[in-house]
Amino acid sequence: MLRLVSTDEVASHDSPDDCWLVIDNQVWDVSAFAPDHPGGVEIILRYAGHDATAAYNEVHDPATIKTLSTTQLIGQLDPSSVNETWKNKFSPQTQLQTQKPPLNAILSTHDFEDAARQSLSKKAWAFYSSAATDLIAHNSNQSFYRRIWMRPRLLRNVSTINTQTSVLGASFGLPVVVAPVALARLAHPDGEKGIARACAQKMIGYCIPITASFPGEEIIASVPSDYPFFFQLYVNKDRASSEAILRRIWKLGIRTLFVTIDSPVPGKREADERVRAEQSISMPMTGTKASHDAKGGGITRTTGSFIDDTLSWEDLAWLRMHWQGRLVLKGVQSVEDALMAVESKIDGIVLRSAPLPESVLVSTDGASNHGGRNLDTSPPALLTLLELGRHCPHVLRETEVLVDGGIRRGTDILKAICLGARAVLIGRPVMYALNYGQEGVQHLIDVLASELQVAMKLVGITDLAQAQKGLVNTHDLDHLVVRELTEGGSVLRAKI
Ligand code: PPY
Repeated sequence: MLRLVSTDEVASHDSPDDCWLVIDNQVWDVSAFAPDHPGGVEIILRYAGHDATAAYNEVHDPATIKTLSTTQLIGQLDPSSVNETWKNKFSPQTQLQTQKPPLNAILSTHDFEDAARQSLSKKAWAFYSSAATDLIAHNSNQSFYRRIWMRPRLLRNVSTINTQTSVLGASFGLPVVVAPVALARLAHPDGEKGIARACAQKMIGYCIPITASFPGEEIIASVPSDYPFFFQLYVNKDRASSEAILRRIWKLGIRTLFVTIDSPVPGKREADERVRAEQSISMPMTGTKASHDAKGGGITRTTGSFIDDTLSWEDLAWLRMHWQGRLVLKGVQSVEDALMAVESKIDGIVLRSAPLPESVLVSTDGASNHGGRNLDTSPPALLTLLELGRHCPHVLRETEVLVDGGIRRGTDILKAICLGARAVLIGRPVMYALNYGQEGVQHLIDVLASELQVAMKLVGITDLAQAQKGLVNTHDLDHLVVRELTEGGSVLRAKI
């Protein structure tokens, strides 16, 4: 039986030499461990003599502290001693803000977002929700889907619906892949493992980010071995390090690689800069740590310095030497670059050794349009998809084009598929759902599946193979589609 320790007693151990922390209502003496804390001693001292649960859970497994030989369990926090002063000592970014509604009250991605806004830590909310400068690209991602109208066909016996599809060689129950969003543990201790388990259980895709908060090995080991993970790579300035990662993930059984090409530098995300980044937020696969500097606390800016901004089309040959699997370029934002990607494959100059068909990922998962997170006023992927449909429909037929950015409803998924996408990637909504752990992500997938099924029935189709552009009215966006291709685009189109 653990002894009860009052908040006053905990508070009296608040110095580097005598440092107690409360984690999940247990009181620990971390004085001996603090100087060796891999995330830095500063973060521990910030919570010295107080409750560090929220900050701890953002980056550590619940079990971690129990395995450390240099920490000592003192007792159990006496709940009768917890008063408002104790609870309100910090209003820091790491403190959970309020209670969230129960999961069964969540009906949509918007409900998940509202709950996340209120209950994620300020840093987690700032990191996931932020987007570049004036948020024009970010907001347009969603609003562009709203400018497309359905054209339902009726009286078509829609009693049995099939939402199954194949994406990059894998069979999924929905045309949905979870986007490679960094640092899932900021949302919940389950982190990427929780996302992976939910995806494997519901049979949708998951692209593990190189910026994950767990090493790839741990994420992959958390689900049955036949689940077909994808992996996202930012090419490292230290190419040998990227080569090592490619070998590592190949050994782990991954055969589909998404290389992000839209982020030689991350965008300016002011909301993320405004909230202090904890020293202890680290990315085990990139080896970088978030920090606060003179410009602010932006996680992407401070951890993203490893990304190689010299990367060019010529480097695809290097990539091919080190990656024999399927390759997806993530972040294409123009017909011209989509054609260059296909061209690379077709006349085999750059990607000669490719044993599998390449694919193009038109990306807008927040802001490059990368979720609107990189270049503000960059085009929503939906617009790029429309441009591909107008100028080079063969790219949509011959490669698998995936789109992301702004997908919040089953109707959005259906619109993208009608316009020629093979599948959609979903980023932020998953992180907001992960606020409820693995179960939250499962619930999100169920919500989207059911919305997609209803949308298919109401539009008059029973199988995704029947989705086609006649089922949508894109008139409101058509005038935004470029008329002429530039910079050799028309030459490429003629050649292909
Ligand atoms: C993003 O936030 O948009 C990312 O792509 C993630 C990221 C995080 C940290 C460093 C580089 C990229």
